[in-house]
Amino acid sequence: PSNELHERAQRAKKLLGERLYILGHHYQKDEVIAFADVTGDSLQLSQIAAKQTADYIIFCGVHFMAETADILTTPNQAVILPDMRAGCSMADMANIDQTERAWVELQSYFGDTIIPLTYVNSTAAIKAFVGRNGGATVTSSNAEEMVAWALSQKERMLFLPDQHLGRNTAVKLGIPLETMAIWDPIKHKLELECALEDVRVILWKGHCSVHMNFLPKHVANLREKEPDRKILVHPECTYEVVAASDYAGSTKYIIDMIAASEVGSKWAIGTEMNLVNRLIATYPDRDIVSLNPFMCPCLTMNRIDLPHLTWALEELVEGRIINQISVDEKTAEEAIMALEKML
Ligand code: CIZ
Ligand code: SF4
Repeated sequence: PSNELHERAQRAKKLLGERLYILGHHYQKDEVIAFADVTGDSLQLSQIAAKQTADYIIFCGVHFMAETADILTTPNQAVILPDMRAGCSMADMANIDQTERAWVELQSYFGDTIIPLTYVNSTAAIKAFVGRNGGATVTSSNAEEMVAWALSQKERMLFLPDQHLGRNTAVKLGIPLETMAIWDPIKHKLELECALEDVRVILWKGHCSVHMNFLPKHVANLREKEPDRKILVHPECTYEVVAASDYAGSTKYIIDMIAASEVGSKWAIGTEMNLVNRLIATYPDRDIVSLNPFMCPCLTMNRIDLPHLTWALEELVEGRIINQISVDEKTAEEAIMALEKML
């Protein structure tokens, strides 16, 4: 039963004391968040991890986030992911071989006029690729600044792996949609709507399978039935959804907007289910619903659950480190160049 597991996890956490620090991503289940020393989005959590002195850092999030934490902590700290199957389908849409091949092809078109940027939702190998090619990482909270920076460095950028965050951010900066090409890594092909020399942005054809579930028809339905309900979405949603919404921003932006909203205000939120449900529970005096009436969970995030967390904790008490995430030294050194430009 889960209350027995809760007690076991509590006991183990107490025994580990200051040697342990637990990070919990906003998309995690309540049963896991109950044990988090801190909650945050991926940027906040990596910044916090970088300052931690605990021997063991349990990362309740997904694989790429634990990799980033490992890169930013010291070699004698162990970063643990309670379930190794907690990956990210978006991060998996850009593998390093595809990316290296794409880069060679793109350079044959554009020469040295491209800079790569990668959303932090990518593997350490992709961050390293970006680092060694002079680019930087971005998160949804600083994407505008980072894209503006990239386009001040070079004529065009390659944005990995989320085409939607890339497109939404470039649109915000006034870059015309028709100058955005798409790199299809499966077909190994550039899809463009303008002359090659007019391309400003090359969007890697990746997406988040959770945020893709928010559709223009959900926005249209709400506009018709409840015109006074404000629509607030994450920029991993498509351009069509973001353009039709009232507000779009990072996980932190969404949380801050709701926290600052008026009592009684009505909201439809387009982001991961656990966060929407937590906002509903935290602000019972606001009227909050999910933009997609069928709540959208991130299935891989949800693989981290109380049984896995308890297992990781109890193994640590026994002196065993399970599911340690370690990024090799060379990859870490190159990835850090990309991360430091952002941080
Ligand atoms: O979709 C995600 O994985 C997000 C929004 C991560 C984060 O915390 O920025
Ligand atoms: Fe990846 Fe989307 Fe899940 Fe975030 S919500 S971890 S981008 S699949």
